[in-house]
Amino acid sequence: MSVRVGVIGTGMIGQDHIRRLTRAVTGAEVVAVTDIDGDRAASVAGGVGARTMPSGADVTGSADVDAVLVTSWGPTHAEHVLAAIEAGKPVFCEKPLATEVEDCLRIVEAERARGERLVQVGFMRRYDAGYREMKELVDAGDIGIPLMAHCVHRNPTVPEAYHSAMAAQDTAVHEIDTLRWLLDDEIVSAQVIRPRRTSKRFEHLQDPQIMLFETESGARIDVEVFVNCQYGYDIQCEVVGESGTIRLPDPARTGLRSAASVRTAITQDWKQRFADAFDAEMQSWVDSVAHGAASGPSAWDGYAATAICGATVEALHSGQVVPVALKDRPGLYGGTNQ
Ligand code: NAD
Ligand code: ISE
Repeated sequence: MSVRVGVIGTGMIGQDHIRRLTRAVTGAEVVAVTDIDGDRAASVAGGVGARTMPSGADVTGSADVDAVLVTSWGPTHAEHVLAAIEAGKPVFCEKPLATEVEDCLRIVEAERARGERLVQVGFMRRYDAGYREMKELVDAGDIGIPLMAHCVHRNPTVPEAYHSAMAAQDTAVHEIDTLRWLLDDEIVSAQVIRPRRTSKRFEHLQDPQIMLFETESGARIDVEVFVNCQYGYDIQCEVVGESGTIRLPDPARTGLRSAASVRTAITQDWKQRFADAFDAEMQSWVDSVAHGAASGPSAWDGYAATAICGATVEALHSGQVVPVALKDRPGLYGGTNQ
């Protein structure tokens, strides 16, 4: 039987996930959608034979919705995720789990009180074939103990509404989650260096930024975030270990050899760059709902990412190294604290 999904938020990524659930993923159907922009919701619903509902609460409470997909604006995520947990329904929440640490903790506590995981957070890089291969090699000990990671996160441009704190909260949050997972190591402090600013940015924005993280084991991670690089969407990652290094492969692209040079196209946005990862992520979520066992990035991972982003923004403003103080990890998420 198909998993009947209700979607809250039919903007850019909501529409992309709805298309994915309808055309790329097996075992799911979208039965209900809502958006505070009712016309948008109606037009999206019409395209997939779903019905529109007045609010997120209606979607979550609907008897024929088995699982909920939250793709609304970040500050609204907590309300919808908490309602889904209250209703005992699995919920996929796009990043961030919540914009406030306190809300993330309320979600963690709600799951802990129920004694089961219901939340998967949309950190799709964990489903990217290149990152997965890197993780297998790190876990197998092929580069020895990881010592450093060098990461690059470049977007061609960003809209005027994008502000300096979003470099961590919206952009580097992906590296923060991916590196915690890849190294199986917790981030304990953050620092931000402000290089010379590109002239090709809106005046209010510090771009680029270099973020430096330290992990519990003493490994160092540097992340260059440059969201007005002009030329493309470029994601790089290299992990350096005691006896070798691993580098994230660029997406396969045909090389054009002509006029005494080789030219290879670069992806232009995250949708294109991580298309396969998004498909795999959504398939994994649907399968986990069908089997009744949540998997993937957890509410705890969502909490940790938001807390680390908070420290990074503080570091951007203060120029200092800012410690990250996480709560004890409950047993539900593999910790010792019940
Ligand atoms: P968007 O503005 O295009 O769409 C958000 C939609 O949510 C809008 O249509 C808005 O009207 C609607 N909305 C807002 N509050 C609502 C509410 N309470 N109930 C119902 N609808 C509501 O934004 P987007 O780019 O689609 O981003 C949505 C989320 O997805 C954000 O949290 C963003 O960070 C995340 N995102 C993740 C990735 C990724 O790489 N994983 C990429 C882009 C966006
Ligand atoms: C966007 O919200 C994303 O999540 C993309 O993956 C990221 O590359 C971009 O910088 C963000 O704005």
